[in-house]
Amino acid sequence: MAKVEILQTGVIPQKARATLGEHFVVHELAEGQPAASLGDAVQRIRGFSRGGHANVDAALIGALPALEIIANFGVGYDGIDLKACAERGIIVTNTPDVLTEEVADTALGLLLMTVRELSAAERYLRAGEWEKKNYRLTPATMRNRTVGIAGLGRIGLAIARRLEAMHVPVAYHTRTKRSDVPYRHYGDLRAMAADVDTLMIVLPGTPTTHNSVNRDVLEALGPQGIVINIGRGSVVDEPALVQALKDGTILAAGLDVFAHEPHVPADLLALPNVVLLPHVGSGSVYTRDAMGQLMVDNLTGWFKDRTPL
Ligand code: A2R
Repeated sequence: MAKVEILQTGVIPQKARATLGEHFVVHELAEGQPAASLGDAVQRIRGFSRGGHANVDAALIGALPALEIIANFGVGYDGIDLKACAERGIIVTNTPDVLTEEVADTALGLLLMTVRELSAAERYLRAGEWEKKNYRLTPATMRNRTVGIAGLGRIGLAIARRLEAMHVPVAYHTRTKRSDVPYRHYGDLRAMAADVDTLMIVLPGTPTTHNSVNRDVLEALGPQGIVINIGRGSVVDEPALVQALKDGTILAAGLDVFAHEPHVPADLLALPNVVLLPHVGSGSVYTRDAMGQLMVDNLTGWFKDRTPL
């Protein structure tokens, strides 16, 4: 039987790319390259492997008349035009669960780096400053903090479990109250920000979460406030965050995600009270390979018996 033809865009691990090649005829499309450059293959492409943050818009979906499934590499699928997919009955899959613990580990690392200034302290040592004077005592500590988690889904819950082990009180904000957790629920993000001093953002990038962490929320968090974003850059009003970090509206921030990745605003780069990571939340070989395998399994499952995992 002839192999099904699929399209691959964006970055996926080498291992996943090789596995795709075993199952499918793979056409590659570079970011920004028009679908027309694929020639008459556009008529035959039935599957789509979407890596990185490649933009999958209505025009690209429309250019692939035989498309049945888009398998996304990653849990967040913002950047795929879901409405265009729904109109055509195209299945969209993602890779949840396999990255949950890795992202939660990174979230805790970023939180501690920010609160205890660990990356600044290391830069201090490497610059030879310790020979002259001890690093300063950090104004912030986890010992008197309460963390408000915005988005208590798979990853948020894994973060909450880690915080519990550290004896740090947790509250959370979601649209729907969970019946399976002991933490205080807030339907209103601003109200939670007013009651906690540390905001851990684990929300997906959607039209409703867009810029939901705004000036108002940052003011509510207050001058001891620390924001950690491990979800999506679009959730935070970035200029408002920069301003709040500059004028002392909040104390500090730790960011793994940004509004326009991989661009990080020069204003953020210049600030001493922010820890910046290049979107490494799930970025280990182990976890990325697991995500890649799940993405491939979703495609092979669909073409075998129409059951993506
Ligand atoms: O609102 P709910 O009850 O559906 O709870 C979900 C919450 N959430 C929101 N909370 C407040 N306002 C919203 N507009 C809103 N939209 C969603 O975010 C749920 O508690 C959480 C999402 O959890 P999961 O779907 O299990 O996602 P997971 O695997 O934890 O990943 C979260 C995000 C990804 O979408 C990527 O953007 C990033 O982390 O890697």
